Order: sequence, then structure tokens, then C-alpha cells
Amino acid sequence: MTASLHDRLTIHPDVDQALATGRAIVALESTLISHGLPYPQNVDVARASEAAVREAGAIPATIAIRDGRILVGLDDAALEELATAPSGSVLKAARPSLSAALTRKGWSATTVSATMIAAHAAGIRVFATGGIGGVHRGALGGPDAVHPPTFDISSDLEELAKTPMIVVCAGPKAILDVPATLEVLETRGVPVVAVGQADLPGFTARSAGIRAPWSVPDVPAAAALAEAHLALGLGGGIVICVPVPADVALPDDIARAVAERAAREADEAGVHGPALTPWLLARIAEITDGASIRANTALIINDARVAGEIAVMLAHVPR
Ligand code: PSU
Ligand code: MN
Repeated sequence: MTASLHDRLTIHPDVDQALATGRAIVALESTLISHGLPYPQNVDVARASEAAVREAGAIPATIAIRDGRILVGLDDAALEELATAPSGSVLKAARPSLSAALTRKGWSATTVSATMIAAHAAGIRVFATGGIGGVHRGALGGPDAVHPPTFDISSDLEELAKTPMIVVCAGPKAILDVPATLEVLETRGVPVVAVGQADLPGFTARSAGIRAPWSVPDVPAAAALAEAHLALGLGGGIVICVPVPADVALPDDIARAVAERAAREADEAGVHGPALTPWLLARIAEITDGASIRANTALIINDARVAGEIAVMLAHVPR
């Protein structure tokens, strides 16, 4: 009845065995399947991400919620069900909506924050997503703001500050106020690390147009830094940012201009709350005639591969 987080976990046998034998595991989130991408790209990317984790030598654990249970590892039928569920029937579960998600029937998808909570409870240390949430444009008001501050700051940032997890992504989503997002992460003590370049990766673009707080030359160096961070026992996560593959990347200036336009349109349309990020991603897909979807899918799979490599490099470290 009043089950604890641990009591709510249903761990897939493959993941359970990997946990028992100390094999590398990578958690994958499910909101990008239900709310971030259209069908069939969503199920294709979910399958391809799992395959990329396996090719790197690790076990994938896609996390979602169904009928009061947190599923850690989905089989293929479950992935398909989640990806094809009627629009609006899947709840977007973050830390603030986790209890609501667990006390209703049917599917909920987990965001970065909820996935981190579940993965940590299961004993998983590495997690791959597309782009983390952050400070939305206009959240803080400011000189260009037409409206008072909205305070729309993703619960992903608070989660990164308190849950120890290596989060591999392609940077904060370009729809955000990226400099403000970096400032919040700095204040909350979360290392943000670019791999292979000085610039912060810009989600669907190679660069966000600002330098990353820290850079490492390659994936082994990222793994070593992440291991050092977790070993300190500070309690928070580390964000490893891998640039989107060059062949599908949107040009930096176009990605930024399109994100600004979509954010303006969302404001005019009065879209806010948890619906905002999915709305912006869908609108950007329209404006770019699908180019953003090609970049988004490729970067998610690439992040999954890199997360798999990091998990394998850290598999020797006792949990
Ligand atoms: N990465 C993507 N697509 C997505 C997301 C990440 O490529 O849709 C999701 C993640 O689940 C992230 C969420 O936690 O977007 C952020 O939502 P919000 O801004 O409402 O916190
Ligand atoms: Mn929000």
C-alpha cells in the first residue's frame, strides 16, 4: 500500500543479473520516447540506444512506470506499447509527479529527474539521455522579457545536484537559456564537462556558443573524472556532454535562431509547464522540416554508446 521506492522497483532479469555480477549497466529514460519524438522515430531510437549500449559491452535499462511499478529495463513489447500509447495517455513523470505517476493506472514516462531517482535506487551509476532540462528562456525575467519571471526551471537541475549519477547527454537542450542553466548547475555544485572540445555541446548543434565549464580530451578522460567525482561522495551527479554527430548536426546559428523563434511562439500560444518542452521540440521539428529530429535521434544513440563505454570503463569500481 505505502510502498517505498525500493518496493516499487521491478527489475528486468537481464538488469538484475548484471547488478548481481557487477556488469556495466546504462539507464535510459523514457520521456524522450513518449513526449520528445514522434512515432516511429521514438521506438526506433529506443531500440537503437539499447543496441548501442550492448555494442559497448553494457546492459541497457530503459526506465518507465506502469501500473504503480517502476520498471527498470523494458522488454521490446513494453517499448512498443509505450511508444504507441495514445497521445496524452502517458504521464510525464518527474520528481514532483513521481507519486502521482505511481498511484495511477497505465504508463508514465520518466524524465531525467525521475530516471535518476529510479536508476540510483536500483544501483545504476550511468545514465544516457538526449539533452538535460534546465532554465527556460524567460524563467528569470530579464531585460528582454515581456513578462514577469516564469520560474520555469527543470527539476532535472535539482536532481543533478543531489543524486549521484553520471549523466551523458549532448548538452542542455537548445530551447533553454543555456548560460543561466550552466550558472544554476555551478551554484548547485554539478560538474559540466565537454568531451573533445572546449565549447559546450549545443544539443542538436555542435556548440552552444559558450565554453564548457570544463573539458576533457576523450571518453576515457571523462570516465576517469566521473569516477573521481562519484568517489568523493558529494552526493550529486556529473554531466558529461558529447557533441551531436557532425553529419546530422544543425548549424550552431540556425539551431539557436530556431530555438528562439519556437520559444517566442510558445509564449504567444500560452504554452507553459511540463507541456512546454515537448511543444518546443515538436515545433522545432516542423520549422526545420525534420532536420532537428534527425539530429536528436542521432545524438541520443551516440550518448547511449558513450555511456556504455563509460559504464564498461567503471565496471571494476565496486558499487
Ligand atoms: N532529451 C531529449 N528529448 C527529451 C528529453 C530529453 O532529446 O524530450 C526530456 C527529458 O526527459 C528531460 C525533459 O528530463 O525532456 C525535460 O523536461 P522539462 O523541461 O519539463 O523538465
Ligand atoms: Mn518546467
